[in-house]
This record gives sequence, C-alpha cells and structure tokens, in this order.
Amino acid sequence: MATITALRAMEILDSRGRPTVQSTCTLASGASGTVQVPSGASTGAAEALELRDGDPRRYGGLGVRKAVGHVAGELRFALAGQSFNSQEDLDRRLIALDGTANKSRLVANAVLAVSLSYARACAAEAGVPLYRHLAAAFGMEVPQRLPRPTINLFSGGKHAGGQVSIQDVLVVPLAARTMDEAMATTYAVFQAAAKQTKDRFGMRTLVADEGGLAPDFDSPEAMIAAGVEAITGAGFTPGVDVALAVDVASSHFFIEGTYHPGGAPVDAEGMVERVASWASAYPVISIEDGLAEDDWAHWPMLRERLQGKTLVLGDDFLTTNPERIRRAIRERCANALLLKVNQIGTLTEAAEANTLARAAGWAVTVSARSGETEDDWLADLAVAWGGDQIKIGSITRSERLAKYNRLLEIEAETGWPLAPWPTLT
Ligand code: 2PG
Ligand code: MG
Repeated sequence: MATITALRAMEILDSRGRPTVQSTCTLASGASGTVQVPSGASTGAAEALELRDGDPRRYGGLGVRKAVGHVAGELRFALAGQSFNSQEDLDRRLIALDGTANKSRLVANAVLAVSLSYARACAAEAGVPLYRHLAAAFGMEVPQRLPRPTINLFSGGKHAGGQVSIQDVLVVPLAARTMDEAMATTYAVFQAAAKQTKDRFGMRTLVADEGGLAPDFDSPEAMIAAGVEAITGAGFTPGVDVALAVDVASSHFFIEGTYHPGGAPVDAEGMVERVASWASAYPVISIEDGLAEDDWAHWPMLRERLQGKTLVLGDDFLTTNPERIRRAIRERCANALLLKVNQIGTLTEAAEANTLARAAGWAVTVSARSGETEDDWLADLAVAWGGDQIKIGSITRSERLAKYNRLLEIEAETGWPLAPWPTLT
C-alpha cells in the first residue's frame, strides 16, 4: 500500500528537441520517482492519444503544456492523498478517470507519466532496482536473462526524410552471449557501415532520428544488402555471428490499398512476396510491420509465408493493445509483439499485452520510440518482463545509450546472460 502525496509535471524536450512530459510522484514515505515520457513519429493509428497543444506559435504546435496541466491539475486533485494497493490499483483508477477507449480525455502522455513515476517511486520506497519492482508489481519473477538488443544500423522512412521506403535495418548480434559482447560486436558493424557510407555515398556519418546512418539507398534491397556487407566488413559471418532485422513500417507507404515499397507499386500479395524475398536472400530474422496496420486480411498470409524464418512482429499493427493482440492471436496474424508502453498508456495494460503474447507462444520485443529522452526506465522494464529482444535505436546518441548503459549496469550487477533467439513455430 502506498499513498501519493504529490504529483508534479513539467515540459521538457526530447531527442528531436520537441516537448514531452516529465513527471514526479511523491509518496507518503517521502520516496519519489521522476520519469520522462517518449514520443513516436511513425505512430500507429490505433495508439492511445498523445496530446499536443496545437498552438502554432510555440514549438509548431507540439507543446505539451495541456498534458502537463492534466498531471498537475485533474490527476493530482484526484490522486493526491489516495492510497493504492498495487500498480494495477493505480492504473485502473487512471483508466476509469480518463473514461475513454484511447486515453483521449486525460491523454496518454499525462496518464503514462503518472503510471510510470508511481512505479519508480514505489521501487525507491522498497529500496530495490526498478527492474525488480516492475516484475514484483505484476506478480512475476525476473527471468534472470537480459533482452537481446536489436540495434538500428540504417534508417529510412519517417526517421530519415523518406529517402528509402523502409524504416530500419537493425543489427542482431546473434552469437553474443552477453550484453557486453553484443555492444562490442555492434560497434564493429556500425564502424564498417560508416566507412562504407563514406566510401560509397561520399557522406559524412550524419545520423537520423534514432542515430542510424541514412545514405540515399535506391531500394530497400540495397539497404539490407549494405547491412550484410557491414557485417562481413567487420569480420563476422552473416546469419551466424550477426543477423539483421527489418522494420518495414509499411503503413506509411500503403496508399489507397496499394503498397509503394520502391519500384512498381504492389498489392498485399505482392508485398508479402517482396518481404519474403528479403527473408530468403538475406540473413533477416525479424520483420516488423511487413504489412499495413489495418490490412488484417493479409497478415495471416504474411505469417504463414515467413513461418520458421523470421519473427513476424506487429508494431503499428498491434499498438500494444490487448484487444488487437487477442484478435491477431485468434486470426494467426503474427508471432511476436513489439511492446511500447506509451502506445497504450499504463503499465498495467502493457503488462496485459505482454502476458497475452507470451501465453500465445509469441516472442516480445520491448521498444523505445524515435523521440526519446535520457531516461532509462525502458531497460529495467525489458529485463523485468522478460523481453526476448529490446529495440532502442543506434549506438550513437545518448538518449539511446542511456538505455544500453543501463543494461550494461544490470549485467554487471547480476551477471545474467542474453536471452537466446526465440524458436517459433
Ligand atoms: C518504430 C518506432 C521506433 P516511432 O516504428 O518501431 O523505431 O518508431 O517511435 O517513430 O513510432
Ligand atoms: Mg515500428
């Protein structure tokens, strides 16, 4: 049982220099927790509502003073002085206070700030690391392994000005047994990719929103092939030491029923074939949003086609939303969940999404957003909830490194190995 005595919030800036919410929750014991909320750019239509002020004279309308006002106003009035038996007890109260299906009244960036800062305050009160508290709070044991990082190498799509259709090619350090090995491996691959970028495109190694390199590839295939070359260039065997993951983010090039991946536009069947060709021609072992978020009819075909070859991962498609996940399980649409807490708005609903996915035998990739902060709570959450993978972005920007460094710290503290790559049926 914990009693909230104060809730504060303020507007801070994220890694794109856009406003986001920071909140501090204080408990009667004097313990307190402060968190910073991330923000996406390639967002799913079914995500919980992130409120922006819409005042064009300030941050082009992207201010979050109204969301901050919800924390410091209505939420503080309703919650200060109240006691809660558990995280779930607080989150259910938040959901009821909001009263909408997509957090559109008290808004996701305010509600999540309260849900998370309460968790961090409770961890401080218990005197345990956040990863221990986030497991215990949901009646789980920490699974004593660390999520395997999938690390952004090349960026395209909405994170890099759309020079190529697909959004990310990521490095999967497959043979690494520890976080330390995974980071050293990725560094070598990134350096090889940076050198290639300079030699081939004559570019300085400028980076995109998540710190990935973003040369002007002329097709998705060229981007994936460059990933393979970087692996080889670093002296590793593709598919054995290091593999690749792709975030296709195809909702963003799905226009009036047609996919525009580059080259001739294709229908859903054509898109499934294109994606499947990447899985056979390259060491690609995870494919995220291979089809658009509302293309429910064709996701089962995608899963079937990639079965046994890659994770079929749903991001914009599932939006960490238990209802969408249930339907996707029923209709055999995917075999892996990309989990982003701010897509749904409370820890409790995200935990439910995680439990549902696991019960269906799915893998779970815990993910950051393209707009991030120096906060590192995501690393603790991924460890606590047994994420098979974690996706944070590249290794070149401190808002990303905050989370990688936190994983290194947890590794040093616990000695836990990386999770094995999941075998899926
Ligand atoms: C994604 C994420 C993170 P955003 O699509 O998976 O890479 O992007 O936060 O912009 O939705
Ligand atoms: Mg995605």
